[in-house]
This record gives sequence, C-alpha cells and structure tokens, in this order.
Amino acid sequence: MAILHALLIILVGSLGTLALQDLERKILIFPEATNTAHVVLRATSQQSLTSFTVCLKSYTDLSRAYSLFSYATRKSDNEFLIFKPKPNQYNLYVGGSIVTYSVADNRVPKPQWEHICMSWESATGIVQFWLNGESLPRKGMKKGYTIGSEASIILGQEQDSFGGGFDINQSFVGEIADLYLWGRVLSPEELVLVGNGGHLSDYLIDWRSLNYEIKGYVVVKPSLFHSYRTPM
Ligand SMILES: *[C@@H]1O[C@H](CO)[C@@H](O)[C@H](O)[C@H]1NC(C)=O
Ligand SMILES: [Ca+2]
Repeated sequence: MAILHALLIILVGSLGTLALQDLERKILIFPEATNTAHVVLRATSQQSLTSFTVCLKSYTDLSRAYSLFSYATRKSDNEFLIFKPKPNQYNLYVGGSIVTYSVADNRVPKPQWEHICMSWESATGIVQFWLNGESLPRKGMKKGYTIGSEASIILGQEQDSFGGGFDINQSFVGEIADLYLWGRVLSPEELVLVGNGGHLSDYLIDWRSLNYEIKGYVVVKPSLFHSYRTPM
C-alpha cells in the first residue's frame, strides 16, 4: 500500500508538470531574459533523422542573438539548431555544421510575426528555408549524416550541453507558436497547407498535441494573431 501510494504520488507529480495539450490558437510567451526559463519538448517517437522539416512562428523585438529551436544529443549540443545571431540572419545547424541565410531586416517600423520552415535531407544534404511563405536559395551541408535519436529538444534557450549550458544572451524573449516537426521533407503543396494553418499527419512534434514541460517563467496564452494583418 505504501509502495502504491508512493507510485501514485510520483505519477500525479509527473502529470502535474507534463502536459499533452492542444495549443491551437495558443502561444508560448517567454516574458524575460533568463538563463533558466525554457520549454522541454518530447517527440512522438525517439528516432534518428535522415531528413526533417521544422516549422514555427516567432514574434520578438530582440536585436541580439537568440535560439529558436535547440535539439541536442549527448554527442553534439548543436546537433539540430535554429539560431538567429542577429535579426536579419538565420543559421541552421545540423551535426555541428552550419548553413547561414541573410535576409533584409524588415522589422521596421515594428516587429512582425515570422513564419519559418526549414528542411534538410541527408541523401543530398540540401537545406530549404521558407520565410513567410517564400523560399530562399537552397544550400547544403552534412550529406550522408544522420541526426542522433536521443535528443533534448528545448525552446527558449540554446543548449551548450545536453539539456543545459544556457546563456542569457542567447535566450529567447517573445512569443512562439505553431511549432511542428516531421521526419521528412514536406512537398511544396504541403508547405502551402501548413502556411495556411492546415493540418498534416506523421508529426514528430505537433503543436495541436504537444508533449511539453514548462521550466521556469514561461506562460501559455491565447494568440493575438487576429490583431495582425500578416497572413499567418
Ligand atoms: C551578456 O551580455 C551583456 C551585455 O553585452 C554582458 O555584459 C554579459 O557579460 C553577458 N553575459 C553572459 C553570460 O555572456
Ligand atoms: Ca550550443
């Protein structure tokens, strides 16, 4: 009985922090710069990746560097990382290698929601990057590589070790929404669908059925997308 009781406490305790939730029309707010606050994401299955597509929306007025999506393995903290060193630059890391995209700084006169999708495939190494529905020139890296399966996936902070090594100066401050990950490269038609808020299948991470855990000061709120004219 005592053992059962203890088990129940452990179960209830873990359910208290672990949620599987439909976040449609909701966003995560990272209200302030810290080297602690973050969200841990768990994929629907732990698998190594020879291709992926990741999409997310972000809204921030940061002008310093920050991380948008940090997927670390025990071997490589930058195994799969989307990092913005400055407002007009997007870096995608795979297996510690990097592809950089520079775009016009279009934050003036005010910050805008940014919808990004990035894909990579091991067979060719080709990286695709869509910013607000427009594709940028394709580049490539890490042909033949396989992304490790045992991952620590974190929003709000950039990992320099497995699940940690955060730097306040690379923390995200602002709002993140509609994060999806697939273990394949989406077709252009599927990307249009995703851009228009459509729902696909075979997610590894699905915003509408999200396995996540909030650590520290991160808040879930309804989105205010309707206040903005950007077609999200
Ligand atoms: C963060 O940036 C500030 C201002 O540039 C600097 O003073 C501080 O040392 C940095 N902190 C860390 C942990 O790098
Ligand atoms: Ca890192």
